[in-house]
Amino acid sequence: MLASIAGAFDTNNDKQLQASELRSAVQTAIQGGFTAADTNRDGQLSQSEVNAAMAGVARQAAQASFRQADTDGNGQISQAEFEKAIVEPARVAFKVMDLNHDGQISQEEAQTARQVVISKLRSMNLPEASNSPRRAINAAVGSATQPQPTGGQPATTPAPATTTPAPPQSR
Ligand SMILES: [Ca+2]
Ligand SMILES: [Ca+2]
Ligand SMILES: [Ca+2]
Repeated sequence: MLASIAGAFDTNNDKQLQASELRSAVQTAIQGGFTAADTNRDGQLSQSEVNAAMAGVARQAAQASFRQADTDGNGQISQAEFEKAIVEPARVAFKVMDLNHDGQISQEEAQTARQVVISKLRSMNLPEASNSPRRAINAAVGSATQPQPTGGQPATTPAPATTTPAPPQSR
């Protein structure tokens, strides 16, 4: 699979993917995406054209994750397949959050994970919408340790900690 993708990009057929070939492949993909999104072909992407393109990407992502979840490939997601698709990422997230690998997520570990996610999202410089991923994750991660009213406080204010959060170094 990967080899065939590399083969498609390998324009001079030397069986090696060069940086210039990868660059031109990316360039082509971007141009193709732009052309596809510019539905009225005026050479500009309007807000609604961008929205439509994003919806298309989201739909494709949804279809891809459906195919991934449908492990027996019968075109339907059984309850077992659904549970597996939900549980697997959660298990990975748990492993990532459990910094000292004791099988428990402490308040400090949850706090750290939350801080990491927030700073990541902040560095991506996303526009803040009322249902932004940052707020959603904030609410989801925050509710794991301390229940807070949804949308009660601004996302930038750190949740009040009952004790001073210790640095997550137990060793
Ligand atoms: Ca246009
Ligand atoms: Ca299935
Ligand atoms: Ca732990």
